[in-house]
Amino acid sequence: MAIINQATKELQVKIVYYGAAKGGKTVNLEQVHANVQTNKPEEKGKMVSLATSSDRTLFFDFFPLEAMSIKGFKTKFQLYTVPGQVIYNTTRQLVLRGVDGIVFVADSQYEKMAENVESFQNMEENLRTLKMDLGNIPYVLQYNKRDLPNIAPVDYMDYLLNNKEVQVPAFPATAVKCEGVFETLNMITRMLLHKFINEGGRKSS
Ligand SMILES: Nc1nc2c(ncn2[C@@H]2O[C@H](COP(=O)(O)OP(=O)(O)OP(=O)(O)O)[C@@H](O)[C@H]2O)c(=O)[nH]1
Ligand SMILES: [Mg+2]
Repeated sequence: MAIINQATKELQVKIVYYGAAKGGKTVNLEQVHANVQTNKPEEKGKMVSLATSSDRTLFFDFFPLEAMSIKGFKTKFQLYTVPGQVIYNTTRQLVLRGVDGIVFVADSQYEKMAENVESFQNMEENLRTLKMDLGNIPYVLQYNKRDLPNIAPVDYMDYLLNNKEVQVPAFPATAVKCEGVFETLNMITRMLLHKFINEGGRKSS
């Protein structure tokens, strides 16, 4: 799990936003970057995006965020997105490496359900390739684009994407209006810090 630096008393946590192309992952990070409240300006790092000319993520988007101290440790969250387009799978594997927590961003439009499910399966497969198991990684779901007319009911999306033995938190969102963005991020960070505290801050990576 997270990188723990005992010398500098820092806890570094990697969160990856995963999901099919055009689902709204980059917009989530942009909204966090634009709206997050920090005590000092330096706690909010620069957002770095590597996009194609049509604004689709080519490699990743990245944004470091320093948060509160827990048990004397300064926590640093690193938020990443993957490129959703099917062809960039090698890149998705690279970005997933060392992940601590995942936000799966699903597009709520009916016609995107097959792509959402395919992307979720692709995520599980890539984790397996990296010798990780979704069962051991904290993750949450976000049902984005709730502002559009042709959306599937939340129950149906749960049925498709949140059908494991233990259901995970799922948040309806309209990322372009920053609705549901911080609810989603707050939950995954809370789950990760909880895991860290329960594991007693043991060193692992
Ligand atoms: N109507 C609506 N559009 C949204 C919402 N969130 C994102 N979009 C739009 O959907 C498009 C894709 O958003 P991105 O954030 O670039 O999607 P992405 O998941 O990063 O896509 P890739 O980088 O290709 O994987 C953009 O035109 C956004 O403005 C939303 O909540 N509602
Ligand atoms: Mg993107």
